[in-house]
Amino acid sequence: MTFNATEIVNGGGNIDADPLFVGGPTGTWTQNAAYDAKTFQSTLTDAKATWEPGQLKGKLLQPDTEGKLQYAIVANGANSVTIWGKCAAPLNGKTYRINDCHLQANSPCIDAGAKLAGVTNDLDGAPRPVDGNKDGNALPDIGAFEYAAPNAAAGK
Ligand SMILES: [Ca+2]
Repeated sequence: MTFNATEIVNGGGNIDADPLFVGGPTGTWTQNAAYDAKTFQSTLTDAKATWEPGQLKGKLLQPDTEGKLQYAIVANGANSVTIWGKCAAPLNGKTYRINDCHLQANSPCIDAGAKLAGVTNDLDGAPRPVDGNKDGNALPDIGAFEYAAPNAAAGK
């Protein structure tokens, strides 16, 4: 099924542009995932990674770039990441990608969304809408995260 711009209410026609997500680190697993049936979480290890503990929480993990599955990241250490769910596939030696769906400063999704009554925060809990393109009109961004330009004012 496909849609055209007029079929997406208040979509501003932004239906086929690259959203310009921030993206994230990639690497190669050095072990298979370890699943904890008590917490329903899996921990994956890249012994060569040097992440700041906690920096990946809330981002999405694509544990095998040959596949499309993604998992929500619960926590991370310097070279391990914990995700929701059972990741049973053999991953040792597979390439992963961590996806950060925050918007880059030049994303066409900034201030391109529709205002929704009662929506005052994004997935991070940050205020929304914010005037991300600094045109004096605070509009919501398309997507889960509101772009916050330096010195942007909320709810203007
Ligand atoms: Ca905005």
